[in-house]
Amino acid sequence: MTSALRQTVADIVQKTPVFDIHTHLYDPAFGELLLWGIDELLTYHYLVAESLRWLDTSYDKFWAASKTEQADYIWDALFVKHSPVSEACRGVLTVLNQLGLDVKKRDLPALRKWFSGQEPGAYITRICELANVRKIAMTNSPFDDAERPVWERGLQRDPRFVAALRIDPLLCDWPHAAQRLSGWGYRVNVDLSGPTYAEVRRFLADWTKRIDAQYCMVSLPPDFAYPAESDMARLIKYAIMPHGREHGQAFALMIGVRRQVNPALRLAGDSVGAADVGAVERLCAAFPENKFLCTMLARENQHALCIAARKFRNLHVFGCWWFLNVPGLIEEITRMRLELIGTSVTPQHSDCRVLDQLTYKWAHSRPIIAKVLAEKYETLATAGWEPTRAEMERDVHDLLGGSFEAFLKN
Ligand code: FIX
Ligand code: ZN
Repeated sequence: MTSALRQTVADIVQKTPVFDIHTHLYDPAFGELLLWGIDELLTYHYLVAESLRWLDTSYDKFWAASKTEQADYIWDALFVKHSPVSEACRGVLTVLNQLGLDVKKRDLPALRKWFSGQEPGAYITRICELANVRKIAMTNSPFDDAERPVWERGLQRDPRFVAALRIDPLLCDWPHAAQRLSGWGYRVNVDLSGPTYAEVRRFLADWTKRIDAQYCMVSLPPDFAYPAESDMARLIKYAIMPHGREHGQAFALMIGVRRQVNPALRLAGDSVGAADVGAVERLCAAFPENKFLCTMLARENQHALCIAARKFRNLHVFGCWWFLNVPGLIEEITRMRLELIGTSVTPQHSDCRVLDQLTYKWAHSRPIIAKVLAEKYETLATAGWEPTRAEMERDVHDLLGGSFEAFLKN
């Protein structure tokens, strides 16, 4: 019975299409911004950080190298000279294996040759099918000079990719954001006076409409405080919150990143710090009509964040973000979440930066979610409660994006 139940749950989790609620992937209409292929997989910033621990090449020499050369360095350091046991290394092998490529040969040129023969359109579909992903949320920043012109020109949207409005500069570096908004015709003042809040709201509304943003999001440092005497807190209170209420749009907080602790590592140079969950609780309490999504980067914050979700139904917890996206921690965090808030949570998002990673991120997370859920059903069975298959399918749908969609809709 026990193993049959585990098998059933694993099967349902495998077969249920997922809504991946936070990635850095782009609609194919963005062309080269949608990264894919073996060299992109190997130069993922998670692997850059790991490989530079072994390499004696200077950071400058590494960055001056072409992408192919960087991939060569990383392959040699992490796959040839040492065994690829880290989660990010294992991920590359899972991708290749799922694509039916032979990883045993350790033949990087042959892998490159295979990828160069792929036609992007068909390849995207193949990856989405392999990963069983039904919808992918992008990260869309009007402050990104590569991305903004594509939106401004207009594009034919791919329905598999939905938008999320990312506003880090607005909240984390208001003086520069103010200059940019002024340049785009919004009448804002750096001291937040006059029509500034109304104009920031106009900016948010314009972009929400332009990209059809499903939610608005920001990543924040561990010292994020609310309430506070800061530009950030004022902008949240007087611009983001009214905007959220007017548009029925949730505000996603990703808290706990310490940016650029080692700038020489560039994108790989960010770290983690424990934050104050009280700030999230105070936001939820101060703005009961607003909806909040939250993920936190520090393991130490996970328990308190779950408790915050028990106290505030306008808070939806999601994902095992970045350094938490390793099997041991996913299992621990997912178990704790199910035990504290049941299935009203989104245990995982992929944070993919390279399309192909969808296959590994979900292939690695799904069995863990299935294992924890099956374990919970088993404990119910000892009390005489046996979930039907339909109930299990409902629960898994909720965990893989359904509960998130319901939260956004309600
Ligand atoms: O801020 C974010 O959305 C982070 O996920 C990224 O900045 C980070 O670089 C990343 O890729 C983590 O997985
Ligand atoms: Zn991200």
